[in-house]
Amino acid sequence: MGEHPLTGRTVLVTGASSGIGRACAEAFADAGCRLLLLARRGERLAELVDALRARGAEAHARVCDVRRLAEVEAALAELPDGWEGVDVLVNNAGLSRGLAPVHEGDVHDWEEMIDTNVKGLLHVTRVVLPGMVARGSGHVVQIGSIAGREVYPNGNVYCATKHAVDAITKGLRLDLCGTGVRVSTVDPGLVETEFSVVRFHGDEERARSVYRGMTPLTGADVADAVLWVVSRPPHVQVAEVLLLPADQASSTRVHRRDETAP
Ligand code: NDP
Ligand code: 8X3
Repeated sequence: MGEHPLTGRTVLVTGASSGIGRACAEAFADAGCRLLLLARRGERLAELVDALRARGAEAHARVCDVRRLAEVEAALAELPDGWEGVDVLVNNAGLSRGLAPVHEGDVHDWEEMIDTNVKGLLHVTRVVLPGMVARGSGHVVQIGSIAGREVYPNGNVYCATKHAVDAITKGLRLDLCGTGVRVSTVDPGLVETEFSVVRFHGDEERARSVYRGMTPLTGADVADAVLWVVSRPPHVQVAEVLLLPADQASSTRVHRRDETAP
């Protein structure tokens, strides 16, 4: 077997402490990349760094809330020598909060989603991109969502944030055309992670019911798609991947074997 085409690349994954972000970190590590990991939960990141190093990868973590530009700037300013040039940015950090009609929605939930999914993604992108443009190479991969392509009942603000990610992604691709920096989005349907536990503020039973009777994607399935996108030859730009479970056809059409499921 030859060397993996991504060997030696520096990959920055936001939201690496859980779910899709953690799976991406593991997949890139196994492809020979070195990892820069951001999230708020430092203990989780430290455990992941140990696990990646045990697999033979180089990894560093920075505790950082992407909602705060100053924290993002500080996290990426204090890097070991030689780690400044990020080759691949995986903009994964994000969350949903609540599932309610707008007239009953919680304004704090809305602010958290908008600040994280839209402003947080922009903060990290703004800090990382100038280096990529200066070097004439790099790849930005957004973890968007089917919610950025369809709006489902009570998903209003979360869907709006993912539609905003879609617009930012398209804008980036226009702005960066000719710079050597590629922009892709991987848009999953239902993935069983901590996503629904976070959405329902810790209600694990309600979170489990989201995936009842169907087989959701795993974080590793999404990471697999991200790795495929990033390992195309430099002249190939995969613009968009919509990745669905076989049991899902749209946001609202999900096949469930358990007819009593919601
Ligand atoms: P998880 O809840 O398992 O992971 C979310 C990650 O985002 C965590 O590592 C969390 O880390 C991090 N994060 C959240 N807020 C912040 C913040 N302010 N600053 C830094 N990191 C933050 O969910 P998923 O893995 O499922 O979600 C990852 C992405 O995938 C999200 O953008 C989500 O919208 C998207 N997605 C998820 C789908 C699903 O069905 N699960 C489907 C389609 C898209 P910490 O709390 O430690 O900061
Ligand atoms: C996450 C997928 O359908 O729960 O973006 O919004 S969904």
